[in-house]
Amino acid sequence: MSEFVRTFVMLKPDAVARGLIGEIITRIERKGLKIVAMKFLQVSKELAETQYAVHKGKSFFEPLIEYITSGPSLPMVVEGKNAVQAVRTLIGKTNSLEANPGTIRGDFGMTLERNVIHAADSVENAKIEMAVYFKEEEIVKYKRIDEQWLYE
Ligand code: FUP
Repeated sequence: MSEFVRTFVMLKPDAVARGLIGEIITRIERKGLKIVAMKFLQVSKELAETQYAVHKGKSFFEPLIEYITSGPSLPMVVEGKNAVQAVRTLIGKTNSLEANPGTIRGDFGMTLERNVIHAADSVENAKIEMAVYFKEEEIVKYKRIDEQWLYE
């Protein structure tokens, strides 16, 4: 049986400005995932550039940094068995236009450039990304009361 892993998730400025925080967090909780850290902040240029370092030099890098730093965001750490895969499935394809209905991007977004939410695509990247926003001691430990029913 797989072990609990952590993933990095961030509600982007469009999600916050459009009043979607509650809707999106509800979906994460309802799925059975456990939120173990959360912050509410306007991301600095420096942090955004670190978070998206792999895209530096690409044509969409500068507009992406401008978008991410344009208003408050909600970075969080989410835990569960196969949590990286679970959240990626929940958010849908990168381009909101192509994301399936029922996914967060599919239900709340219209474009690639304003796709509402970020989530790490591997356990390795999750570790790198969560370290940009959280110290290890800011990540809490607790059990959901339904864990015995969420997993075998
Ligand atoms: P994802 O892992 O789904 O967030 O997607 P990527 O890491 O490929 O892209 C990071 C962000 O860059 C996306 F959320 C949207 C943005 N992007 C563009 O604006 N244009 C592109 O052509 C590709 C990505």
